[in-house]
Amino acid sequence: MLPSDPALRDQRAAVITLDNPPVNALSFAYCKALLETIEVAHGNDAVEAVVFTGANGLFSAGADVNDFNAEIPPDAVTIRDVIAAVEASVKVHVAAIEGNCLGGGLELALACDYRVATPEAKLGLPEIRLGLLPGAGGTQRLPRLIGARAALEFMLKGSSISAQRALELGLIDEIAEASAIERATVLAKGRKRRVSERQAFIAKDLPAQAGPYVVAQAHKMVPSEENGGVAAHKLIDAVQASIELSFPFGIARETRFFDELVRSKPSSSLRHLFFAERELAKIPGVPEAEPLPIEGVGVVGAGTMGSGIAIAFAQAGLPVIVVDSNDEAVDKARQTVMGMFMYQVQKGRLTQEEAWKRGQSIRFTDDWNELAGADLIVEAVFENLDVKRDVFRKLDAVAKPSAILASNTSTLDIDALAEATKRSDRVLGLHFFVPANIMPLLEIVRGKATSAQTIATAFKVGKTLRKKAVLSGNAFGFIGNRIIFDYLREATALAEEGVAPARIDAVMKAFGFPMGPFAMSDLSGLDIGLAVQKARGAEALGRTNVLERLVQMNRLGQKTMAGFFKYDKSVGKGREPIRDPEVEAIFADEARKSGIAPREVSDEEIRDRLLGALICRGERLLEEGVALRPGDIDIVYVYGYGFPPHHGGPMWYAQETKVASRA
Ligand code: 3H9
Repeated sequence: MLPSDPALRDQRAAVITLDNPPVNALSFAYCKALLETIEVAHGNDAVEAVVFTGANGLFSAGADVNDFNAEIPPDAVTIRDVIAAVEASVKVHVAAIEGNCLGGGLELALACDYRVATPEAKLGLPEIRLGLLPGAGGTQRLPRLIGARAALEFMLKGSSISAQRALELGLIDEIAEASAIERATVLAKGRKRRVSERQAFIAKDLPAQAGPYVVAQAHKMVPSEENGGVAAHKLIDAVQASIELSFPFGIARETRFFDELVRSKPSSSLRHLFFAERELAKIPGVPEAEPLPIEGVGVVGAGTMGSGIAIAFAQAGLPVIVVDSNDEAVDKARQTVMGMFMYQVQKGRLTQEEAWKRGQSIRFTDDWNELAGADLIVEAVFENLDVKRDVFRKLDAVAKPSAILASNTSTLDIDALAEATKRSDRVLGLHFFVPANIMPLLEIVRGKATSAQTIATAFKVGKTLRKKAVLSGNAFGFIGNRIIFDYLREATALAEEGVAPARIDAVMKAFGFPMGPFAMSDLSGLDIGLAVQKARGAEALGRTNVLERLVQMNRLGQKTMAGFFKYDKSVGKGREPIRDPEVEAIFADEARKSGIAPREVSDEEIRDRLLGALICRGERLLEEGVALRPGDIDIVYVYGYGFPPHHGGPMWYAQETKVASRA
């Protein structure tokens, strides 16, 4: 790791390359070796400065998250020891940053005297996403470097920023247009100036007295501790310590908070999701296949779903052709598309020019032949098997032989659609969630003939769209909607036993869902629920006729301002569910007719029965092979159905709390 390049040796700078593939994670084992190398450099009188850089296309992804899953051995060498050695040395240290520089990796860079990054570098402290806070000095050094207000925003978001933004914030000293190491060796000739020796400040435009206000505001903006906000509140407390305490005391506080958080349930749940997400594309039994290139996409249907899907692809930089012969639908879709991109301009996420370009990359037509050049065509027409089979027949005739045909169906049999074509190996389901351009989940549904290459391509498409793509077997409702059916049925059963829908929803919201089961039904539409129930035949959503009665009364949900709840335009823009005694009376009446006696039900029973329904169906889907792993189900529920991430998803929750499955 010491200089091999004579030019660098001349400048007496030792270059230490972080090299621990794939992401240069700073595991305990790696930190031990790194510390030894640093000590050699520090002990060499000829070396005046140390430059840190990274191999494998990045600086470092930070601490090795696997190390946190077991008790930390007392003799473990951690990133903190590495940083302590840097801090104690008399030599100058410089970080030469290329690619990702995250978590403990950035904390090492913050301990250096200078930081230089290439224009493509990405810098972040994403610990909050793992239910942690930066625990190797980040919460103490960052407020000293960029101010507490900016540091809070940066660490509470947890997302990465560009080198340009980092320069504007004062997080790095320079952007190196050519080689970061070359510039770093020049900076290494500068004087020693540790960040720890500076005074923390609030913001350049704010006096020190603003500290308590900034801290109080930050506490107000994050979720409550019960609702997954423990790490965020501790992070704010740590930043407060950076303002109020000396550096060593602040570090001690940060260390204590980190060590508490790493053992907390929310953090272990979020770490589980981190690894579950990285398992998704690993499909046992499917040979590795080279994904097909996808350079142009077709979408059939310009409705809500079709236009959302088109926007999602255009956002990922792919040209899209949308086929629909209904002029009214096309006009509406055009407005939706432009409205969406203009909104992004307003939010400062796109320039006018980029928005215009993206809008132009979606072309509407009624001519199916224009789909001939597409590599992937997604069908998003009315949910009816005959209609969709007809679309697939037509697509098979116009699409080039290599094109993949996908259906956005949420309930229909993919094999029945594949049979309508002569390319069943290139047919699959791509189940987007509404709104398709925003919801992060994508179910990839494999039919019995779907090839390994088609699946590999679908996963690549998922990555291009920056979605969490989960493979599902071809079974009714796939993973997500199949499980939600049981959840809604259990909620209905509770209401039939006399529990008010508003109370059931409140219990699930208290657990951390953004909305309860009845508000969710109102959002998707009671008529849709009834249609699904009819499609299931014997398997009904409830033991009574409540659903039919509400639909007959035109209580279809939010869209008719009445469903299980009522809605009022003046309350929450007509989206806020309002308790409706009339519905409770209908439940009581129907329950009496069906011989269901009302009973006392505790909040715990409500929560456990509803979660039990999710878990039980999840277990069955695993047995049937519809879902591959418990973690896949957890990802579906967290990213598609609002399951609180700090509980890790239903299957993780079941394992952690041993909530009895109701199987
Ligand atoms: C921390 O630093 C705490 C400190 O403040 C204090 C300490 C005292 N650890 O995502 P990919 C693996 S907390 C272990 O598919 P990409 C990943 O599992 C850490 N493993 O690639 C996968 O393994 P496999 C804060 C890690 O190119 C492989 O690397 N840092 C870690 O799409 C490739 O990953 C973070 O939270 C890790 N830290 O994205 C950063 N990171 O091949 C988390 C990755 O066996 N990491 N792996 O499935 C990321 O955000 C992305 O992985 C990254 C690359 C952007 C780096």
